[in-house]
Amino acid sequence: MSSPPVADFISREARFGARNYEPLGVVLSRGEGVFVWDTQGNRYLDCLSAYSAVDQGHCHPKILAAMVEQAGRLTLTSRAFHNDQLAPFYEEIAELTGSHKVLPMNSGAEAVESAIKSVRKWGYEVKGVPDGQAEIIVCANNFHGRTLGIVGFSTDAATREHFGPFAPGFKIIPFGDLAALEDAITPNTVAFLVEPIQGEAGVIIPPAGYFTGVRELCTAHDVMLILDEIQTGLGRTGKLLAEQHEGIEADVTLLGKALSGGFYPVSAVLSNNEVLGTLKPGQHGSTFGGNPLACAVARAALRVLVEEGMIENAAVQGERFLKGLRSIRANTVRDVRGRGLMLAVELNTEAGRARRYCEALQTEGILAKDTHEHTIHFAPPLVITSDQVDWALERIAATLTQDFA
Ligand code: IF1
Repeated sequence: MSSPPVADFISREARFGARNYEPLGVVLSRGEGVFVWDTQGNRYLDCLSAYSAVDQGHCHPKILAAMVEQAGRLTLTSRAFHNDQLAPFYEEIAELTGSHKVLPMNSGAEAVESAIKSVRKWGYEVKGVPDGQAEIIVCANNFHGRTLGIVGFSTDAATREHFGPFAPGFKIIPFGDLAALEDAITPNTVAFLVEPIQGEAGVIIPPAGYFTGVRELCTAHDVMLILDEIQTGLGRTGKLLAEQHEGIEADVTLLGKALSGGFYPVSAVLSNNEVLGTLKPGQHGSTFGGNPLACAVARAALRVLVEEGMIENAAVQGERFLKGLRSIRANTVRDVRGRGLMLAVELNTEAGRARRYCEALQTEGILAKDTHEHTIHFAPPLVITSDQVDWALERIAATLTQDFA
């Protein structure tokens, strides 16, 4: 039985759906490991991994088994009652990340919002900031999600424009600039919220030593360092957490995306006792946060990440991928960046839009995503093999040496 044409799915989506995305013209219907298949049976190497949510590979059999087993037993109780998956989830994620307290939420943006609420409360109740005066420092070109609180401190016009009025209390400084951080801190500063590597901005890696300096400044001024590891965390950069590249520890760490291996929205705020310790019954919550299905899925997602050596593989294959991208001699390429399997190729502005190159890669059997007009983001699942990296590199090289201007 043949599937309806791709255009049929796309036009039906367009008829009823809000038009807040502009996807590539491919309709996917199946995934396994690093591969996805479209409705016509064409196979693609997934170099986006649902924005780093399917790091464990599509439909990982052990996460699937945990999900199916739990779904047949108990899915949701609300937090009005205890469930038998929450305690082991807390223990396992705290042990793995060296955290003291865990707040389970669902989407990444919810984890960010929850962290903002928690550090403000900490600021008033522990640091002694006058009520209503708390300041949080963030970086230009940040991406932390789509909720109102978060888009209010975005510097990207499309993300922010005509969604106001916005909440006050945020100061924006350049990313990677320690002096700017020092200047921005006041007695009312409660936190610095930052991505270890800026994702949406185009995989921007800060200068070496930046986070060591950030850690020192935050400690010296009693400012909570919140690292948004929703994209960089859980092995994506070749370490469990990106903070480990500089041997520092955040006060608050945000995880999401790969925390469920892409099966289900699961996010978490991890902290030392002080910050999450200020939340008392009735002050924060979520119907679905910490539900038994989410916990069972997250436990399996964390287990396979460690047991199957995915973090180490991300380091090894990331280096191979980066070296391969750097060796491509094409005058379309302006810069190549990456750490672990979080990679980007920035094109020369004369090369034409990155979108056009992503469309060409699609015809070669690779799905990748453009960001900011001229950058292509590559983030394959962490289970990718050397042969698959080499296969991808050959096709990427062939595509980048074409001229779509
Ligand atoms: C979309 C980018 C990736 C994130 C960080 C929080 C969130 C995200 C560091 C929010 C989400 C996404 C969402 C996706 C595009 C995307 C993205 F291109 F914008 F930068 F991954 F590369 N913190 N990132 O990266 O998590 O609430 O979505 O679960 O379509 O908006 P969420």
